[in-house]
Amino acid sequence: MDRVKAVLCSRNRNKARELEHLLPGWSIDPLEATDWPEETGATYLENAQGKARFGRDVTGGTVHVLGEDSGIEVAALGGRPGIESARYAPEGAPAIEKLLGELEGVGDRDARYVCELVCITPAGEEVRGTGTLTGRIAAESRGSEGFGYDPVFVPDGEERTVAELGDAWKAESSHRARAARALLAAFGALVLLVAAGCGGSDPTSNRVLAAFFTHGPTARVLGERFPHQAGTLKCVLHDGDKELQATCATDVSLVKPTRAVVTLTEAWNHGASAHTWFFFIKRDGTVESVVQEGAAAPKP
Ligand code: ITT
Repeated sequence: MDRVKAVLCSRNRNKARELEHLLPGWSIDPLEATDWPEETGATYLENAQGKARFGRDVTGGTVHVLGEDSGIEVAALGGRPGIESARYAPEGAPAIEKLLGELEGVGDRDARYVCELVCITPAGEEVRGTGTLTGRIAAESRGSEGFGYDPVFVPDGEERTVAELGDAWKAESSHRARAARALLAAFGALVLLVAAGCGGSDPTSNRVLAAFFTHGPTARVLGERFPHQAGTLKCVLHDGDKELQATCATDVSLVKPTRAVVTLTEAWNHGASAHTWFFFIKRDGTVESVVQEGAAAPKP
């Protein structure tokens, strides 16, 4: 199969290096540009879209363009630095020193990495994938792989920092790896939709969701635990007698005048396990087909 030719709209060479491994079959070149736009979005998604749309303007739709925005959110700092992570302090030792300084004497070390990936195809369709990695901030810097805050980030279930766990671990389990897998799953849906004559986006997606949740028995049952507009809710799932803390996320994409895809994702085990339903539906909420992916879904 031909490789997907893509351009990554980022000045951060570490992201291109990681994404080359995360998107097998893709050849990813960094965007060559001088006048980069400011990051002005209120969310990771808006910033990732901004980068991808800038890349689209520069390349003129000749290749796939990728925009990525990521950051680290520290609970005791009210979610800071968050989308400001790159501007918090120069990347590497200065940013780590500042973060450890702010957390001196603080008991709550909970934190998470977030990554939002947006890809615009040569045909102009926008596809996205989100990934998070939860963990805590270590007392001191350890390890030499990865980049940014990796020497002080210890993922849940691990004792070592991401910089000690290394690039091979990141390729499987990082927030970027999870976002890349979600992007590829969304691409799978896109291929099916394009084959069915769909594509594009529609601001009336909430009406589509409302119709989806009131039609069809499966959608009604699932609707009891998923958010009724695009977004994520905390929920509890059951594996036998065991309670699993989980998230339930709803998304709608590629809405054309007549068809849309509604994506419902349950994630548990700190996001390491997930089950996704892709519903291909008509705008009146009637389900045409369903594709399921991922780990077996536990009971709600
Ligand atoms: P572009 O905007 O040009 O893509 P950037 O480095 O400024 O490059 P962001 O605005 O997305 O990227 O900032 C992300 C920051 O979050 C990054 O500079 C790191 O400090 C941190 N970060 C993101 N992913 C990380 C990872 O996998 N490991 C460590 N730190 C990470």
